Amino acid sequence: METSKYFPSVETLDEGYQKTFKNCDELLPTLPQTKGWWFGQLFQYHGFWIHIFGIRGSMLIHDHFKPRSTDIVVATSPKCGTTWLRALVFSIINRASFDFSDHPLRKANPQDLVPFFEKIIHKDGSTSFVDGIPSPRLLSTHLPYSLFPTRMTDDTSACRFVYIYRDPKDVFVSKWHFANKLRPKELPPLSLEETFDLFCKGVSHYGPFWDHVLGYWKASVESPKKVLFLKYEEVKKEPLGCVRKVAEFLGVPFTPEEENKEIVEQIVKLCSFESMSNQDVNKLDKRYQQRPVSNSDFFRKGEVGDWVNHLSPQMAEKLDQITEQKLQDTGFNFH
Ligand code: PAP
Repeated sequence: METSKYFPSVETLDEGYQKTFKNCDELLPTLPQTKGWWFGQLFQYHGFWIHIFGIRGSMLIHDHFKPRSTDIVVATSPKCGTTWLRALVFSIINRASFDFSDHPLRKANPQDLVPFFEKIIHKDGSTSFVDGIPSPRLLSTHLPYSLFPTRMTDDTSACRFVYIYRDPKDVFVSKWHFANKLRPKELPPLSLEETFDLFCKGVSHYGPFWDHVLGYWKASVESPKKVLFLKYEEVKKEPLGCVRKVAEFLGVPFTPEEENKEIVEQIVKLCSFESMSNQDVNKLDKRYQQRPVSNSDFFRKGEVGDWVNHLSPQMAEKLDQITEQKLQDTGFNFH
């Protein structure tokens, strides 16, 4: 059974968790495998390339998680705006509890306020940690929609998902930069061309990217009360409208009084790239945090269209063509 310094040791697992860990250990060697972009292997699990802790997290959620109607899951394919959406959802839900000048987002990275579902489901070797989080629980995930149990996806009253996607050209560039930051120093850097080919083939963390987006898009069309589907570029362009839309979807629309107090504007300002990337806590290095990733790694440029500075016109065209092919006959259009 694989555990690590970030996950529970075998002795601490309750009986149910031991069973799931064992099932996962037996399953992994039977799955297609490839090298991850930074460390560890990726396994092809139900059509998606995921590392061990994502697969095991998904299995633990499947076997043990007890959803509540108030649960809110922030879902993304990596590098689509997870950090930003975590911050927005946290500040929308908790807007009455905190002063904007002394807000938790000024002292903690959004990943500490909206924890990673696949990670915390491991915590304490049982569901006691997730069961102990007061409602409404805010969780974040990279898991594809199809990997959640039907008791979370079928039942319209059991939890809601807020999803954000982004132009795949910007996603790829962001992911490539991130991977090179995280890659162990003893390994050579990942070349842009080599990584681009992998991304195009769907071989990236939680990839294929397009299948991930389509899964949530379909769910948002079939169950608009359960899944809200947002676009990074649109949130950039119309942040106020998007924040109002999220609040309405989550059942907490802004009151006229809140509008008069410009609460929406304050949320947008607090969660903006400029504000977030300048908080001291988000400049912290992993060595001080005992983590594999630094808070600062989640803030690079935060712009739309940075791909022009990295991709050749041919690469951009190739990615656009793949996107077009993947979306053909689906009814969904990235634009
Ligand atoms: P994750 O999926 O690994 O958690 P995620 O937060 O989605 O990461 O990705 C980071 C990207 O979001 C970075 O994009 P870039 O590489 O193109 O710059 C990061 O800069 C951007 N980002 C982080 N915070 C914000 C924000 N408040 N507003 C807009 N973009 C942001």
